Amino acid sequence: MKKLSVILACSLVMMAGCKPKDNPIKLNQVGFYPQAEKTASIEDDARTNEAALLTMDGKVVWEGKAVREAVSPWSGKTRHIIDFSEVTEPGEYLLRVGESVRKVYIRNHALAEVAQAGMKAYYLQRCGCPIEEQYAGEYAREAAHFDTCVMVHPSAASESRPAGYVFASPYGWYDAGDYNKYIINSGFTIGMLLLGYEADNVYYDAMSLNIPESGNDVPDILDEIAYNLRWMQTMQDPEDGGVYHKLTTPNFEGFVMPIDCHQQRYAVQKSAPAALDFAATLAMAARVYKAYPEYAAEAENMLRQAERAYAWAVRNPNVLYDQEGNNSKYEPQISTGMYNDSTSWDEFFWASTELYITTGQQSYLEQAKAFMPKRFRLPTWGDIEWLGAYEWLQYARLSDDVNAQEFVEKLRPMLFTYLDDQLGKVSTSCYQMPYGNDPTDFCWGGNAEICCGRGIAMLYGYRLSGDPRYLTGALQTANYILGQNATGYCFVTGLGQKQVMHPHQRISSADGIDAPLPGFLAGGPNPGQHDKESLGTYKYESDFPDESYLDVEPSYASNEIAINWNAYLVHLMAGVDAAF
Ligand code: 9MR
Repeated sequence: MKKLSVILACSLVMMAGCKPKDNPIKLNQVGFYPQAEKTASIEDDARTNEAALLTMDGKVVWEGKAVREAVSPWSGKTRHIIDFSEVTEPGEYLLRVGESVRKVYIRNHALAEVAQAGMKAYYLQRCGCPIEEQYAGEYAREAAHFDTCVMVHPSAASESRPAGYVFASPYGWYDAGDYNKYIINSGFTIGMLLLGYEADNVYYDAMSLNIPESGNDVPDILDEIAYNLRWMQTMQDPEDGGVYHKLTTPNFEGFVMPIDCHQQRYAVQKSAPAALDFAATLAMAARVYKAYPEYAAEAENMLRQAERAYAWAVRNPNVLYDQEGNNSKYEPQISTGMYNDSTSWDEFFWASTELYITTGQQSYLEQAKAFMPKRFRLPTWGDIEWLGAYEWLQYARLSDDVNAQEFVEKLRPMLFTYLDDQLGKVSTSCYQMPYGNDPTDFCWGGNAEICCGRGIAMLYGYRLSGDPRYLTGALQTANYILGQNATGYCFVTGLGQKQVMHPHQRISSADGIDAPLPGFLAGGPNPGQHDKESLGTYKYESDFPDESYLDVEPSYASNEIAINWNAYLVHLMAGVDAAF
């Protein structure tokens, strides 16, 4: 007991910030499911032949040693894998390895808290309304960015809406750490969230978010998403059906609160990817929302808007967003996020898929067939075709539409070949998971786009086959996000024992509250270190791919938050939780 309290005291000192040395025990700091695999990765020097799991009053319930070790292919560091899966009794424990300890939680619905916090985070990103104390506690803030006077930028001018024309484009979510609103990323975000909803709707229907609409008859997740859909709907030019690529200030605002932002906001250049992401998102939403009387009329509008946007893209398939080109021609110059693309074919696949499933029209089916993916690729904002592919796989499970079979026959093997290849890497992985085994896994937003993205692919594997190996694969990627990684961080703000405290997010930085807005997934290790020149006195402590992470506000390349990244987080965590 005495020894235990000394160990505990030491680790509390470490947590308090004296930080002599990082805790070598890397594990999921939020929770393990009673019946699921439970592992930890231990850094080099800990005495891994002396591992034990203790109850909080010091009773040893499990003793063991590392089951294997793995050498990092890039840093050469050795990690030892501890496996205490045989402990299935829910409770709070301490994992002790040599002199080090970490809290362990075993409980039912272990990941529900992460899914809920990740979804609630969207309320905190709302633009153009007050964030109220009863829903946000200390994170309440005044309304700002009403966007009632958005100006058409010269790059977006048309006959009926010339440059300088003013229109209202209110509501929506701030994209990320910045205050702009981008159609490409909004579309991806809603697509990823609604795919999760379609797969696990019963689970989401019971999710309570405590948002202003919580008392109505619509699931909270749909009310929250509707807040962003309302904004997206305003981004279509009513004249020709084209869709503005983004709503933005010319330059990023400083690290100030929304209320202190005063730059003019512009609707900038129409593009085919924007029109198609808009079409896909609204076609999908029209299908989901029409079931709710509150949204039935709006659902019809959404579908009409989606069809018009698609028709615009068919007429303008090669119009891509070109910030540099625009800047050489027009004033003011725009320097904010580009979300630019080199092709719109992947967007055509997603949009025609959603439009066919919503309308049953043959022409959309023919288009979807023409743009069928050739291989599996994790869907991202810039490479979106597998959102469409996931939709076909999901649709085919529930419908007797014979047309869906042709898609399933082609897409299913692509998915499973990819998943089996990734699962093959787990047994030699430093972190006991199908992530982090290739240097390319670490990139801008890699926590979400690759790690959670791969977990979601695993979830589809599980949903389609019922094979628990894929569910375990998904769970393992969740473990990475929650602490079983080279940095030891739990990457979701407000959760875990080693928390992200300084995300690159203007509100978190300017609100005067120490803890950042909760429920946001940080971008994660990114050896590209694109922000290295703008870090001031900060410096990356390591160049290794899995360690290129800095919990400091200027690190936009490793520590930003974003709505698309939270969509991966929510889909994965809710999907795993719904399956257990
Ligand atoms: O997520 C985007 C990433 O894939 C790009 O490499 C990067 C640079 O173009 O931009 C990221 O998106 C940012 C966007 O441009 C502006 N808002 C913040 C986004 C997250 O960093």
